[in-house]
Amino acid sequence: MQETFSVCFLGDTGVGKTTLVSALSKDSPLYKAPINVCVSLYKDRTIEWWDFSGAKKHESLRGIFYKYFDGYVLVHDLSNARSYRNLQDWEKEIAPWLHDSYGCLSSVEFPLLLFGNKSDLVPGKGPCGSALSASVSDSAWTDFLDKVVFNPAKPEIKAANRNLESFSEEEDSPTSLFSRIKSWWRPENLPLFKA
Ligand SMILES: Nc1nc2c(ncn2[C@@H]2O[C@H](COP(=O)(O)OP(=O)(O)OP(=O)(O)O)[C@@H](O)[C@H]2O)c(=O)[nH]1
Ligand SMILES: [Mg+2]
Repeated sequence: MQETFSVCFLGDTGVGKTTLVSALSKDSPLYKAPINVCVSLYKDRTIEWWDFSGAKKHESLRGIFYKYFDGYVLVHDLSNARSYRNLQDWEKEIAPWLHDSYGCLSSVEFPLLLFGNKSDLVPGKGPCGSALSASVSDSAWTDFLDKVVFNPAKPEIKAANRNLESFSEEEDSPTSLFSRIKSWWRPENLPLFKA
């Protein structure tokens, strides 16, 4: 089976995460669910795009998953300055996972992409794009995905995750929940689209 990498999308509600993920996976259906997972192929690897609702009420749900990602995309809406300022709060939300509480990953760099969305509404802004025309072949995405799939720190991250898993053995631990959800979301059961 192909190697699979998981990328997580975060940002305020309405910035366009679901639209973006749908475009990157070449028009997978758009769901209004708190968690939405789409897939696409990149350099013969499977990329899972994990799109979370940005609503405050789903914070604890999101927190269950943060330590499992190979890369993070922080999305803001270029026509909404507040969504940019709020990225500080999003960074705070994932920080405990990026700088792992067990200290194993303190020196590891996680692939992180800052994406200013809705450039069609505010032409002429810096590094940005529009979910309406996003593609995994755009240079911002290829640069980011190269960091995700060729991350030299991957073995360290895996080792640290195994370490964390040995701490959570109860039936309803985040780990076992994630394993169950992963088995529901088998990439081979989902439609795959070539980048
Ligand atoms: N003009 C324009 N509209 C966009 C773009 N991306 C998304 N939208 C619109 O913005 C609205 C919100 O998009 P969503 O993708 O649902 O936003 P979200 O970030 O997933 O929101 P939550 O799931 O609530 O966190 C929708 O009406 C989209 O059609 C874009 O690049 N340009
Ligand atoms: Mg959404």
